Amino acid sequence: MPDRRAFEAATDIAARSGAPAHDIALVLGSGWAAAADELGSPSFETSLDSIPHFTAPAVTGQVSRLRSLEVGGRRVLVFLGRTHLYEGQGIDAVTHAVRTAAACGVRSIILTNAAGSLRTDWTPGTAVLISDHLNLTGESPLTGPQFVSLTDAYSPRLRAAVRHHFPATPEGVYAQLRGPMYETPAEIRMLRTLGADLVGMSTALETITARAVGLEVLGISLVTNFAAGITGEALDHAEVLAAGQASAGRLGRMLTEILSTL
Ligand code: 8IG
Repeated sequence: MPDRRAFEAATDIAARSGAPAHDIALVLGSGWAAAADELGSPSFETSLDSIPHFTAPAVTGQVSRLRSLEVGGRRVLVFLGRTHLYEGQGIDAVTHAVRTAAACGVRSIILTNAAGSLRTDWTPGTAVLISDHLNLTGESPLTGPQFVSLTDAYSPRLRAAVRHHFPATPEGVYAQLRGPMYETPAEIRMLRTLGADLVGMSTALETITARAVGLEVLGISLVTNFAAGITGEALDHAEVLAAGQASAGRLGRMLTEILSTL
């Protein structure tokens, strides 16, 4: 019963934050935590696992905080950290933040992540707008006859608004795999054939959920590494966090601008 759980979480957030409703939600994945501080001081902050039905994260370097703050006149609900499918807590745990955001009244959600790049021209530190996804997890967050359209799942309106302010921002197709292992070079060649530009372990399932509950979605990937076999170097979780640190100021200013103009 995800909807009851989301309602309980939203009721708790409204009571403790003093904000009866929020306008926009922002999910900050690994690599994006440092950018959060650029948004300003929150009027309310707590540990995510103090909110009903949230659980602590499994990944080192992944923080787990909830913030409420005002950016450019918009009341923003910020999730620092997310639950991944590979943690094994089930798909409802993965999508609880999105359902909670919807229950808090938001109409739009910005989903960010760190990703591997399949394109040699997108080097670590590049921010890429997600134009579409490949859900290769073998899972769906939906059950029953919910025939949700995923045409334009990543809002053309929001993407155009971002590209109006940041014209150089590239767009690409994000493939979500379950993980937690990175891909083999053969799998990356397969993904390239399938049309992927970026690869990661989040976001697509959250986008499906967001569309099912009627939210507009903006997806942004921070490239933190080349996917396996693209450059021949081995992948390392530390480089993900380092790329995030290095880009924090720029990403924070980008998010502030986006939140103020959406
Ligand atoms: I950051 O190269 C990050 N997350 N599956 N592959 C997958 N997930 C990732 C990668 C990557 N880089």
